Formats: sequence, structure tokens, C-alpha cells
Amino acid sequence: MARFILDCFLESGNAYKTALMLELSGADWEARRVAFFTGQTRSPEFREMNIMGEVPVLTDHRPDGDLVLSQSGAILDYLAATLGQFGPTNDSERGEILRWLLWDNHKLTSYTATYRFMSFFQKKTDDPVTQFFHARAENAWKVLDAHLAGRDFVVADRPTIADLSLCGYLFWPDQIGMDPDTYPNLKAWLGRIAALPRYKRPEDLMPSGMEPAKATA
Ligand SMILES: N[C@@H](CCC(=O)N[C@@H](CS)C(=O)NCC(=O)O)C(=O)O
Repeated sequence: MARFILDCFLESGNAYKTALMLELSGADWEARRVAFFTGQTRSPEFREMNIMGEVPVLTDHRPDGDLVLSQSGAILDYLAATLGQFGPTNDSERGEILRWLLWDNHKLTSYTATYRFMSFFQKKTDDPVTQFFHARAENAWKVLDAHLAGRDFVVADRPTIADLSLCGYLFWPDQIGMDPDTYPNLKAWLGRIAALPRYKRPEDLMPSGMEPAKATA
């Protein structure tokens, strides 16, 4: 059995953040499929593992016992410390990474992912709530694009877990309603992440959470 098990599914950008971290770090890990679209995350069995009923969940088979952790930001932080990669090298970077992880979870991923869910998966494109989320997501993309002007990566001159968190949903421009050419710094930054050694797309790292006939990448 692999050291790390990641409960995940390919349509989840939050899961992708952590799967990408494991893969880029060369970790010994396996993806365990969660049937999200038929309600597995809301089952009592799943909530026993993660009361929040959310993916991703990381299990680390440590010599002193299994460690089980949810929340992509917490998982990224744990993996950076455990694997010694993509983490901070000083207190200033530590603070900046935390700052961007919190902003990602509040302002970027929350709106982007919810917009995508309502428009791409639920097809509620005309719903005013969907449009509200898209406008909020666009604001976040503008902030990130402005921050990336003149920078290769978000916090340092090398990629950190802040980059891996922020990029989670942005490799699906069509599904999130983004024209990448509107955000040239962001587009170039995604290209730098995609060029990292061992980089893989979500569909090459995780199984679909849909039933086979409906699976999408
Ligand atoms: N802040 C959490 C968000 C996790 C999240 O929203 N996961 C979604 C899939 S992308 C989920 O499992 N949702 C289940 C639900 O809301 O019922 C993280 O970063 O891990």
C-alpha cells in the first residue's frame, strides 16, 4: 500500500491542488475514488472520516499510526512540512503563503468553484446567483493577475504551495467561464506551473467522481 492515500475525484479542483502537490513532490501516493456525484461525501461513512463531508482527505500511513487530514490548505501545509518541498524558507514566506491560501479559499476558489458547479454541472447559467458568483470570481482573477505582473510565482521566485492552491480550478478556463487572454500574467503563470517536472492534469491523476457514462475532464 502507498504511504499516502488521497480521497478525491478528478472534477474537484480542491482535490487537484493536493494531488498535484503529491505528484510534483514525487510522493508515494494513491488516489481513492469518491463518488461525489451520487452523494458519497454526504454518507455517514464518509462523514466518519471527515465530518465536513468534503474532498480532499489525505491519509498518511505513519509508523506511529494513521494521520487523517482534510482541507486542501491544511493538507498542502502538512505535505510541505513532511516532504520538505514547496514550503516556506523563512517567516516572511510562511506568512505570505498563509495569506494567499486563505485568500484562495475565501475569494478565488470559493466563487470560481461554485460558479463552475452551478453553470457547468447544474446548467443554471441564467440564474442571478450564478452570475453573481462569476462576477466575484472575475474580481479574484483580476487581483491574481495584477499580483503576478513581473513575478514568476505568487510568493517567491520558485513555486510554493500557494501556487498549487491558487491554480486548482484555473486549468479549466472553459468550465469556469474565463478567457485566459484577458489575464496575461495569470496565463503565463499557469504555463510555468504546467512546465514543472512531473506536472499532470487532473484527469491523469484522479478517477472521475461521476458514474462512468457521464465522466468528464
Ligand atoms: N475548503 C475546502 C473545500 C473542499 C470542497 O468544497 N470540496 C468539495 C469538492 S471540490 C466537496 O467535497 N463538497 C462536498 C459538499 O459540499 O457537499 C478545501 O479546500 O478542501
